[in-house]
Amino acid sequence: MYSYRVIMLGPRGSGKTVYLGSMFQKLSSQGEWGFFLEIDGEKRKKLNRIYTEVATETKWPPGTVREEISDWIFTCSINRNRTKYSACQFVYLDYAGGRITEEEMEDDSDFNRKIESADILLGLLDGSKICALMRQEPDGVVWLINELKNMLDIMMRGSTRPVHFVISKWDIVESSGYSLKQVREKLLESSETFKNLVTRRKEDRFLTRLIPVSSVGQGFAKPLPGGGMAKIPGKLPKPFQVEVPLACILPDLIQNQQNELAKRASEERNRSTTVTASLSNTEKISQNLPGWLRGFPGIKNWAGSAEQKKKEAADRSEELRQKQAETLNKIGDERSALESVVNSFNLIQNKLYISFPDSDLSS
Ligand SMILES: Nc1nc2c(ncn2[C@@H]2O[C@H](COP(=O)(O)OP(=O)(O)OP(=O)(O)O)[C@@H](O)[C@H]2O)c(=O)[nH]1
Ligand SMILES: [Mg+2]
Repeated sequence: MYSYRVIMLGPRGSGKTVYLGSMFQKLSSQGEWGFFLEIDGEKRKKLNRIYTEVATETKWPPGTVREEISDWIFTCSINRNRTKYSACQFVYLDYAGGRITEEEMEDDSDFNRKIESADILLGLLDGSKICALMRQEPDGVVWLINELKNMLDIMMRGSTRPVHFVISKWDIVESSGYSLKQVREKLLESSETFKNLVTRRKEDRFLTRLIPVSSVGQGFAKPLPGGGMAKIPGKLPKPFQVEVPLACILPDLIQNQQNELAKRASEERNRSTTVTASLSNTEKISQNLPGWLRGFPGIKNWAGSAEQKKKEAADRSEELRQKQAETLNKIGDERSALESVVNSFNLIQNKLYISFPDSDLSS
């Protein structure tokens, strides 16, 4: 089974652990998207505990301790005709956020190796800090020049891989009245490093996304004046878009690779080198995708205004839904299960384009 490694970068308190708990809660049973996630017994209990604590207790789960670097191995499966088919795995690495901001951790070679071997980099941008930045408060500026900068320096290293910036605590950003477009513009205008990363990746045609999520949804919590977050009594969490970052992994890896192949082909045509050379290069970047998926039609990465993107995505919805239903009906082995899962992912990604056309930083 193919396995994809996702490293979650995010400073202390940015919401990584609560996010994993909510994502698992939302995807642990086969619902509207036609697939579900499984994880081994101990970890399942732990994630369930985290979510239960978030949903039912006054306090929030404690911060992750530094020694606790853990791999969370999620198997993405589909139940069809009383048989379970496993399609692929996603390995999430969650760690104590202090690791990327505290200097003594700089030469932690094991941690660095894990970053190097990731298939995709996921950077969590703390929604509360973003609100502070929008208001030009000191907290926001400190976050920008310290925590965000450190995280971006790490992300620069993984330049050829898809990058997802996930804005956590979107409930707070939204209730403060900020749109994704405003946040995107603010980040580009206030952080030279962010702007450079986005521009460079755009030129190289590597995918970069900005995805808003909320692990608890609107109206569940409110920020306290001195920092921290208070739960509003009597409210239940309604996780928002927590499935989207996971769903973007495979479509982005496929599209990234298609872009890279197209780029290499044109470079090689210009240099008039042999086809054999191009094939061996191809193998090098394709090792983690099954051959038949390399040409899999994804969602086109269009340019154009946000309105155009939104309209194109809405027009495409029905076709994608039909395709997903067709592949779901044909499942009989691991390959067809993976095909069906990728179609579900495309559908989720398309929904993101409809709700947040500004989420694609590469167009
Ligand atoms: N409003 C709101 N608050 C959230 C959300 N997710 C997390 N929080 C708040 O952010 C705090 C930190 O979340 P964690 O998931 O523990 O953060 P972390 O990134 O794992 O932090 P470390 O383990 O210390 O690195 C929580 O205790 C909540 O107060 C969210 O979706 N909405
Ligand atoms: Mg944590």
